[in-house]
Amino acid sequence: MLFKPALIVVDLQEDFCPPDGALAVQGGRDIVPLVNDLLTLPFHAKVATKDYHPPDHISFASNHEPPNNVPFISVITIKNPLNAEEVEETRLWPDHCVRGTKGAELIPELDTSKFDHIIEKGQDKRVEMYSAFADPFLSPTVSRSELAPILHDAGVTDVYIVGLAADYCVKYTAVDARKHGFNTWVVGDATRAVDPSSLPEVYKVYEEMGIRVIGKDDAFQRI
Ligand code: VGL
Ligand code: ZN
Repeated sequence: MLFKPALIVVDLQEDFCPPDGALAVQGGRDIVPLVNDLLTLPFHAKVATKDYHPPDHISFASNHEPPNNVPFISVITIKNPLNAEEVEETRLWPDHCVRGTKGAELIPELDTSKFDHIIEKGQDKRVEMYSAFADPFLSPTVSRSELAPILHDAGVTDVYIVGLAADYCVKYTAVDARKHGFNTWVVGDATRAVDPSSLPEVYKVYEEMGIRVIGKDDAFQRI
């Protein structure tokens, strides 16, 4: 059986890491040694993603009016800018990963020399984009990254996903990888969540979709 695995390292950026990140995920920096070890394995493609927002991005609470503009809490309804019939609920965040700022940089402990591609996402101010493939709108999709063509052109069969945050960008990237037809694996030990209490719900979605969550030892054995 053909097996061409890719590793996708999601949003391991300053703003998602303690101590100073604007949207710091608890334990975010702790996964780096394991991610660096995984990067030494013979993956067919190694991709990093970066959340990379303009300052007027729709997901920033600071760009909305009170009272429904509380970071981490407020959820707003946004319309597909290309089709007002399609709506999505989305959470608001502190300003984070603004393009060109320190917060948007990959953290320096990460061995960035190993990456074949670095994908910047969330650049269209009109839409949220947790998934490294595309925004959540479908009819039509507003913004797509080059990730799917990169993986398809490389003949990738299996996608292994690590990084931040387990309950947002890792989750939506895994779901889209599966929808694109890749065998999809999330290395649970190499992720951390904004809200760890939401993980059982996330893992239920994975189970329904055939996305598998594995530990680090299993990942090392498979690659
Ligand atoms: C993310 C919240 C907002 C993530 C990105 O990388 O999981 N979370 N933007
Ligand atoms: Zn973001």
